[in-house]
Amino acid sequence: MSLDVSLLQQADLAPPPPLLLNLLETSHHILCISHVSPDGDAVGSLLGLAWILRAMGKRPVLALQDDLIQEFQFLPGVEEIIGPAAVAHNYDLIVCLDTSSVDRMGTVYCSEIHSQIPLIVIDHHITNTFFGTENWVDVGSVATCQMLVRLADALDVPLTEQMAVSLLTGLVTDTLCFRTANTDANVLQATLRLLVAGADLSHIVRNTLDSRSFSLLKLWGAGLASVQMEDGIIWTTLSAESRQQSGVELHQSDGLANFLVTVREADISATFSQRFAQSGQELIECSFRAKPGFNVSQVAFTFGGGGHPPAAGCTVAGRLQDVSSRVVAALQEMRRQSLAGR
Ligand SMILES: [Mn+2]
Repeated sequence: MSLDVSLLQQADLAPPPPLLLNLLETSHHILCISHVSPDGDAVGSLLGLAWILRAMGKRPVLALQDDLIQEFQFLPGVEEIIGPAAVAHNYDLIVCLDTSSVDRMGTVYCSEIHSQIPLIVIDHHITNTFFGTENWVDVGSVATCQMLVRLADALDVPLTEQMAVSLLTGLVTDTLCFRTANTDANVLQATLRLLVAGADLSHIVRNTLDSRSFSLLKLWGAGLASVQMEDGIIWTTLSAESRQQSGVELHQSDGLANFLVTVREADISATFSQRFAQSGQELIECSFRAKPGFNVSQVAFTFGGGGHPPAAGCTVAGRLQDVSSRVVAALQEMRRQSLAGR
């Protein structure tokens, strides 16, 4: 029995603007960028767009500030991604994916050099600041990768296995394997099309969500040993020292906040990871998760970060204990207001 996927429509989602399609079609030397500490949707959308552009006969350049963690090394085309030092000046278009503000591109985007070049922003974060010359921001999509399925359709590019593996990775990781509250029929329709195009769902899940190192587990152990809970907020702090002892790199700590929010008595989880900038300045990487009905993106935005209502983060300068108590107080206030508004 065969399945006619052409019958599947993706309703009620913002289509790509015509000007954006035109820019993609008429540009030749395209730089594609995603955010610092790249997650599955960042890498998946970067590679997915690259495969779409290659199908259109273009040879895009892909750049990320930070190295990919082990979990994403299985993706097709990762070896093509360059770091900041290899980024040139002379592109005729820059496309920025899954990134809510200009600083989140990190050092691969240099305003002084690149601000003369048209910048397309394709993103689904509610905190997006519309920093591009052409912005396609759809907060109704669970992942930037979901938007790229529609982009491929709009560009008349048939989905290939390489596109499908890349794009399904973003859908799987941003929805925690279809478990988040925003997982709807549109998401599953897009997923079905990616499966039909050749993506292997269990292989993607095993390589991403169901894969962690022993050292990460040891770091979780240190975090769990000092976990605290008060008024529906569960949180823990991770010192630079415990991270160093575990051997886990900073942008690999994600997952602990996801785990903490599964605690029945908690509505909101937070992790606070201490690191030191090269200048010696103490910086705290904050990661938040919330159950449906609570919005952590606004708190993250207040502290200079961003994200989605159920998952957000920010980086705050200051001492670990000071920052964590200030931010936990803000989360408690947000929770009180949400409960009062019901
Ligand atoms: Mn995303």
